[in-house]
Amino acid sequence: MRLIDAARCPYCARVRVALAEKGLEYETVEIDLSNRPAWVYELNPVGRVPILDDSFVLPESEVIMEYLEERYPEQALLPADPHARARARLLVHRFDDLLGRDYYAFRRGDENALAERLEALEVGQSLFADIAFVPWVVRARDLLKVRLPEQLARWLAALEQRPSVAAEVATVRAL
Ligand SMILES: N[C@@H](CCC(=O)N[C@@H](CS)C(=O)NCC(=O)O)C(=O)O
Repeated sequence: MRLIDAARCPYCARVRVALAEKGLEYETVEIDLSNRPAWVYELNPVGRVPILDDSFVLPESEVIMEYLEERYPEQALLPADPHARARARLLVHRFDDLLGRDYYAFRRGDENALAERLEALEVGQSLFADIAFVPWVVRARDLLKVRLPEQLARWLAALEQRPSVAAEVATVRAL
């Protein structure tokens, strides 16, 4: 398995953490996001990473997470209960509304509601959704120097005990 990756990309981080949780071995092909090689467009016409190559080529972090969960069900990231599974998928599907849009607005210095979004974030219900959101929460804390709400800080501190997330925190600190 190969992951076309960029250390600073939080969408790639979703996949790195999911792969680590599942204990899957893979080769990393690190690309320079500010000077993307032409072959990236051959694999993904929109030129974005992550791209997973597991005998077939798959872009889009949310879809890659779903694929990994189905293809490698050991160390499940989704809960067993169908309602809880649907809820986890819904949260990830609504990532832009729940966090992404305001995170990037904050980063650009535009008007934003990042503080309110972080306060309202539904976390701790499934590893699947937690993995999909944690890359931005880590970057908000460690790169954007945002003070996290108490309950989110507690959630992150617990999640950081997992080697998969600790590795991502180390990656962010090295950026
Ligand atoms: N919806 C995509 C978004 C991926 C994405 O935006 N990746 C960024 C790096 S963090 C990228 O490749 N940006 C290049 C571009 O937008 O042209 C996913 O979930 O994988």
